[in-house]
Amino acid sequence: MKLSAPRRTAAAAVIALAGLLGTAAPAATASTAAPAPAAASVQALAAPDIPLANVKAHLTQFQSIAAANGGNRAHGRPGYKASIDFLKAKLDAAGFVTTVQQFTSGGQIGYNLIADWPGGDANQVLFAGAHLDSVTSGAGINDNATGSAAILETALAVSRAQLQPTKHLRFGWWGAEELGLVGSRYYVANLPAAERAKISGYLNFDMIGSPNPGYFVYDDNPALEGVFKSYFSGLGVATEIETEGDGRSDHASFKNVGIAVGGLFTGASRTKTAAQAQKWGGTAGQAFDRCYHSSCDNTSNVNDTALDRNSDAIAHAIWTLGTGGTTPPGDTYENTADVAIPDNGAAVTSTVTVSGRTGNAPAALSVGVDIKHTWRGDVVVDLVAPDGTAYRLKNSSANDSADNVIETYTVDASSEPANGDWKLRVQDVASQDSGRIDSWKLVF
Ligand code: DTR
Ligand code: CA
Ligand code: ZN
Ligand code: ZN
Repeated sequence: MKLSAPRRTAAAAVIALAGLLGTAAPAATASTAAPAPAAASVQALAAPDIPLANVKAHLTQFQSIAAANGGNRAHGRPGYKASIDFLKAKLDAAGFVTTVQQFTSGGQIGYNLIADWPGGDANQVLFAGAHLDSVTSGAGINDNATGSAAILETALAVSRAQLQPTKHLRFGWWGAEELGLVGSRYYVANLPAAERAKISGYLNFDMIGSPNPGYFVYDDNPALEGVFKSYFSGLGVATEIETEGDGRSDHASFKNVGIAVGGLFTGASRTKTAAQAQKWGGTAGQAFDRCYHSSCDNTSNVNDTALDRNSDAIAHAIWTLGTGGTTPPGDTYENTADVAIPDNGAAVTSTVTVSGRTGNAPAALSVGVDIKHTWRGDVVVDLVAPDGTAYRLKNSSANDSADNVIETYTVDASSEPANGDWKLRVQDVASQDSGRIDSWKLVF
C-alpha cells in the first residue's frame, strides 16, 4: 500500500491566513513537510478485458436515443438529457454514487454527470471523463459516444469486479463540450481548490473509435502518457503524441488549473499520412474521421479494432493507476505564500523544504506552478535544487501577452538528492507588467 505523505499545511496555512487577516505576511519562508513515511507500493492488479460487444451495445443505445429525439444528442436538445438519463440508470444500478450537475449555456440547461465509486483514498482521486454531447448535425457516435461508452463500460467492469482500488475512482460525462468545453469548465470552476488538489490525474477520451484510426496519446504528463504508451507497445501498436493542440477537449479544463492530464484520441478531420497508414493500416490521404461533425457520424462510423484497443487501454490505466503500481506522484510539498515579482526587477524565490525522503529525486519530478501575472511573456521561471543547480522551466517571450503561468512541468531531477531546500526562482525581465507567485508545489 503506497502511503502518501501528509500534505504540508502548517507554515503556508499560517502565512496565508496572516495574508487574509491583513497583517503583513512575512516574506515567503521555507515550508516544511512532515517527513514522508517510507513509501511502499503494491503490484497493480491486472485489468479485465472490456468486451467490445458491450461497448458497441451502448453505441447502439446512443444511436437510438438520437433517432428518437430529432436526430442528435446536442446540448439543450432532448437527446442530450435522454443520454444523461440512460447513463445514470446504468451507473446507479451498478452501485455508483451519481450526481447530475446543471449549468446554463446559450439559454439552455446543460448537464454534467459525475459517478463516484465508493471507497479508495478520498485524497487521491483518479478521474476519467468524456464529453457526452454531440453536434446538432447528427448522433455523435464517434464524437463522442465512443469515449462515453468506453468509460461507462469500464465503470461497469469496476462494479462487476467489486474493485477495491487504493485511489478513489471518479467518472465524468460532460455537457456542451462542442460549445467550448462549457460543462467541464463549469465543473472545474465550481470545484473548491481543496477538492481540485485531491485529483491525482484526469484522463480524457474524446473520439477513440475513428473509422480510419490513428493511435494518439496525450503527452501532457509523462507518468500518465507512459501508462498508455506501455499498454500499446504491449500490443505491438505504435503510438504518436496527440498534436492537434491544447485546448481541443475537456482535459484542458483540468490542465488549466494545474491537474495532471492524459488521454487517448484516434483522430478527427486531419488526413492520415502515408507513413501513418504504413504503421496503422487504413487509408492514406483520407481523414481519420470523414464524418467528423456530420450527420454520417453514426454506428457505421466506428472502427471496431480501435474502439476495442482503446477501451482496454482505459481499463488498463484505471486498474494500473488506481490499484497501486506505477501511480502518478502522490507526495506533495508546497508553498502557498504569495511572493511579489518586481516589474523588470530582481529575481525572487519561494522555498519548499523536502525532508524524510531517501535517495534522489525522481526522473519525472512534477513541478506545479501558479504565477499570477498580466503579461506572462515577461516571466522567466527556474527550479533551483538544494545544491544550487538551476532547471529552466520557462523562458521569457516578447509576444506572449496572455495572463498567468499555471502549468505543471516535469523535471529530470534524478541527479539531485531529494531532501533539502528547493526554490522556485522567478524574474520579470520586461517593464510595464508585474505579478506574484501564488503557490507552487513539488510532487514526488
Ligand atoms: N474538439 C473535439 C475533437 C478534437 C479535435 N482535436 C482533438 C484533440 C484531442 C481530443 C479531441 C480533439 C470535438 O470536436 O469534440
Ligand atoms: Ca476488449
Ligand atoms: Zn466534436
Ligand atoms: Zn469530441
